[in-house]
Amino acid sequence: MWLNFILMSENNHTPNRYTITAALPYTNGPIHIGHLAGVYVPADIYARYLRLTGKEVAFVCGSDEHGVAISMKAKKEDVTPKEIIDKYHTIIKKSFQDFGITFDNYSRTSADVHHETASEFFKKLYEQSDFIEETTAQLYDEEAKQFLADRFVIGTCPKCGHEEAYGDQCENCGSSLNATDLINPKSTITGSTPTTKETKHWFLPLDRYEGFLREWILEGHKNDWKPNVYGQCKSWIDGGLEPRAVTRDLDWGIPVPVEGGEGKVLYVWFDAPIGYISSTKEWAEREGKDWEPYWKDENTKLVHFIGKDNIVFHCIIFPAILKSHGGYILPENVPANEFLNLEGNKLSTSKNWAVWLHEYLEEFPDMQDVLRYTLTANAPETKDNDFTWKDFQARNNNELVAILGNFINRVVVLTNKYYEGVVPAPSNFTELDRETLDTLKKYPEIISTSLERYRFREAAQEFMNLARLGNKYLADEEPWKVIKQDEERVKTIMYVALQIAAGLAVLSEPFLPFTSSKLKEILAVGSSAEETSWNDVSTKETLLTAEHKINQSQLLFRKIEDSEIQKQLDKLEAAKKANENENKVVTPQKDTITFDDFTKLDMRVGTIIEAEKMPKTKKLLVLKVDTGIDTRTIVSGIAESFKAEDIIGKKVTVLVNLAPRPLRGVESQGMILMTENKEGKLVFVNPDEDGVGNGEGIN
Ligand code: B3M
Ligand code: ZN
Repeated sequence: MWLNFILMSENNHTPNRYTITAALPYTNGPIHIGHLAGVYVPADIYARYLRLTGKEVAFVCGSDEHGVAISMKAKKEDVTPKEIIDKYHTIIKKSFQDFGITFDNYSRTSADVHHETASEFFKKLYEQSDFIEETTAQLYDEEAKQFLADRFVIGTCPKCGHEEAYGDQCENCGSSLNATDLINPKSTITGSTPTTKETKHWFLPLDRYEGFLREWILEGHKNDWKPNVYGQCKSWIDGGLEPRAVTRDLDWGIPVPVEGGEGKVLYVWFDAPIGYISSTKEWAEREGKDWEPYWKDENTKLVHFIGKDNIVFHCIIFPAILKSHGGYILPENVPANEFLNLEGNKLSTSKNWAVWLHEYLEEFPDMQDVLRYTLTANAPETKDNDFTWKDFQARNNNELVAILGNFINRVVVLTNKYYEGVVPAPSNFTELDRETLDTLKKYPEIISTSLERYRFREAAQEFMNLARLGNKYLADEEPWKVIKQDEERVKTIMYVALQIAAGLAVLSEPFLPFTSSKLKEILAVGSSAEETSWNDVSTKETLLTAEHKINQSQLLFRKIEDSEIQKQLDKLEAAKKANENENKVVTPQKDTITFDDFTKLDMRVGTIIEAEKMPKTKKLLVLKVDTGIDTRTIVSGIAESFKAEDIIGKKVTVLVNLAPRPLRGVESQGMILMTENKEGKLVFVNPDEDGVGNGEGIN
């Protein structure tokens, strides 16, 4: 029995060391709320929680500075890729700092340590003959004189039919692709249809890892990986893994470090995940630590935080590379999130359909926690989810202000009012007092259970339930009334409320780090020699002892007004309009005509006096039009945009000297001029001004 217990605890022991990685953001633009919601806030919540429970954590990230996305941005802005990565690396790094994402190290893949580490990985696999070296026909843009890989080519995904799949990946179904797999490929450099050209590359034979992946993932992680992650891995493995090129004919990236690699670079998804290791090395070097236990000790728990479009690279390709290299641990979990949408539409950098972090802070200074909390409460953990400004306002006003802020404010104001900020000694606890204090002690475990299962939405709501408990306790006990007749009772009530407030100060840190700091300052928690730890909330009899002195209250949250939300909605509306104008496809001008040609056109103002649907057709209306010259029949293909009865009496522009032509047996004598609005609906080119009579010429 005893031996089993030891074995059980050995096998099921909670590791003490964690390596937490967060997807390396491409430095081709700033980051927005989708990045925070999908990857960085959950990763930071988890890392903060682990630290609070005494674990040894390396939380690493960095800028992903290679790849076609950056070359394209540089071309677009007519600058060098180096200028692009330096600009956005700085912006992104600052955004993470501003939002309290507590990386132990934020590196960049242009760093020497990364070039060295990624090159070492490639050389090791090359020397072990893990690659297939092959000359194959790859897509080539004759106009641009360039091979087309990754985002340099777009086409229809052979797996799901998505028409904007890239050469290496389909973001719609997440599949990893070879560019030659694309249906109807088009160069994103010139728009031309690519030819093919022979070129040598090194391929990682993923098919050879099927057995390993089946055992490690499909058997080993069927119960602990999220269904959306497990499901994607299963479908790829069952669908048949194919060799994937891990080198590219590009001029931006890490040079291929072997014979014959001249002019070629490592595929960005070969090098980028190795960036986690490089970042750990950089951190360890700076901190005087050994990096290897974080990547090579079987007792270390490795967790990758990513978005769903990165699953194949973190669950299939990078583990295959680690496995080949040997000596590295594999991820214990990859709790990938789905996508966050904004006001019902996909977040889009190119369409400026986003809430950029640097802009958010300009509009809502010092309100990082409101965004962190809202994004956690609505995180796309199991399915795509939507961020709306109305919900952001509701989460702030109805939860952070009305529950958490209100409770803390009452506790602090009353403690200062009744006891000059000194925690009163309690006298006799009622049944409710005891129950309330017992419930408080359960919360570290309640929240931990959700966090250990990467259920951050649930964990945040459990945290808010503790604030609800405090709020309700005070509202029910009404110390402001009881003080008039039973001062001893109020001391006990305030003592209980203060313990809950202290618990909230500690347990809020993963979710609301900025608020937690303010709370600790107000309550003077953690000012004593030892910080109040996560587990103290369960184990310590008292968090704020009698005679402990708290400080004055400070505003934790402010109400967000409708006008502030409307301003954000107007901003998005303006972005939508700008897109429509920018994206409008204007058909090219027709051949030039002479003025004489133009004078042949006889256009008049007319009025529709009768209208009816042409039987058995979807698009045709038969109209009677008073042209001022005569009343004539005109057949018009506008039935899908207008009801017949709605256009009787409408003034229209008519081309009256167009040769009559039969349409479904009805002779049409002229044409009514139409155009299309931005929704693609037909509209009349319409002289609908008062006083313009039928027959007026249009010149
Ligand atoms: N740079 C992010 C993306 O696909 C990509 C992640 C790399 S993690 C090693 O948007
Ligand atoms: Zn697809």
